[in-house]
Amino acid sequence: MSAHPDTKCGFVTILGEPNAGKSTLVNRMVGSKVSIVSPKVQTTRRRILGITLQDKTQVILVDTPGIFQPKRTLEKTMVKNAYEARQGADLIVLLVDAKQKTFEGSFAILEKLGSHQPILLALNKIDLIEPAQLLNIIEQFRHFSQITDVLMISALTGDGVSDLLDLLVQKMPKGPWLYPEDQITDISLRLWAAEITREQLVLQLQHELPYETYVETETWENFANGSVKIQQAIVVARTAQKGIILGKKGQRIKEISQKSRLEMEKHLGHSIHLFLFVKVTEDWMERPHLLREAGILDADGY
Ligand SMILES: Nc1nc2c(ncn2[C@@H]2O[C@H](COP(=O)(O)OP(=O)(O)OP(=O)(O)O)[C@@H](O)[C@H]2O)c(=O)[nH]1
Ligand SMILES: [Mg+2]
Repeated sequence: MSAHPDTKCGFVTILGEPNAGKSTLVNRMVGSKVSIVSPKVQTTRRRILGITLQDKTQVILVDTPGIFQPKRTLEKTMVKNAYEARQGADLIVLLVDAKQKTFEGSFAILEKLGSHQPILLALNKIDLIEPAQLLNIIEQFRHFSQITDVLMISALTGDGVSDLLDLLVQKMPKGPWLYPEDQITDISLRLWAAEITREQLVLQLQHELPYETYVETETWENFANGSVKIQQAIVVARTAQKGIILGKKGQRIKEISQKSRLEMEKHLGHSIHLFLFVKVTEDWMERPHLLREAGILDADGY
């Protein structure tokens, strides 16, 4: 928070199809895990800020849920969250998985966004493709005149990411920083910890099950010796799902708990005592007030 005349500050909204690598990119640019990542689609459910300070410029990155054709209430809310994150953006980055066979999904996003906002196109996952293929991909986006710049990156290896960040810095408007200089996200530690456990659900559970769960941090206690006691509820949509999460002799929930705890400890740097239990809330994904409780729908619309 500085009123220095040289400072710049702006919002960069990262949009793209599910699994394009948006959260990986935001984490890499921030240099810390603010948003969870998985090989499965629809991992991110709400807008999450990743804030990075580059010399005198504060770049506020907006990670968003992937955009696809939504059917269910939860999916519609997620896609709405993504499109709403456009509002107030100084710049939009469309992130595209260059490894995909077709770019129809990204074309549809560009069409929906229209031509009134300039868009930076970032082709991601270039570590997986032959350089010769890139020209062909860029050619396919030629008709979209709102694209002002094209960059090629690998959010995973970091290749090209500092060039992208330099370009974002250049494009940010003058103005005071909106967040304290050491702040890296806008989500609370409680929500972050719930996301870390949800990441394990996405990684460890099969089929539709991860999509029918959410995690709520119910209690958070800090102790004088620096350790933290966290109690979380894993909410499922049907009674039958409870047994799957518990697993044989409680093995599955034990595994989820262990991995989540290690991940939390790695990032927070103190010892964590994590207690998980499973709660059934019938069809929570179809009920807006429960989506709000799950942190997917903000009180003000998000
Ligand atoms: N090889 C490779 N994999 C990548 C790269 N960027 C992301 N990934 C992988 O792609 C998968 C999806 O990454 P995410 O960051 O979760 O993608 P997302 O766009 O946030 O996905 P949603 O939140 O579901 O919309 C993960 O397995 C990442 O490790 C990259 O540059 N190269
Ligand atoms: Mg994501």
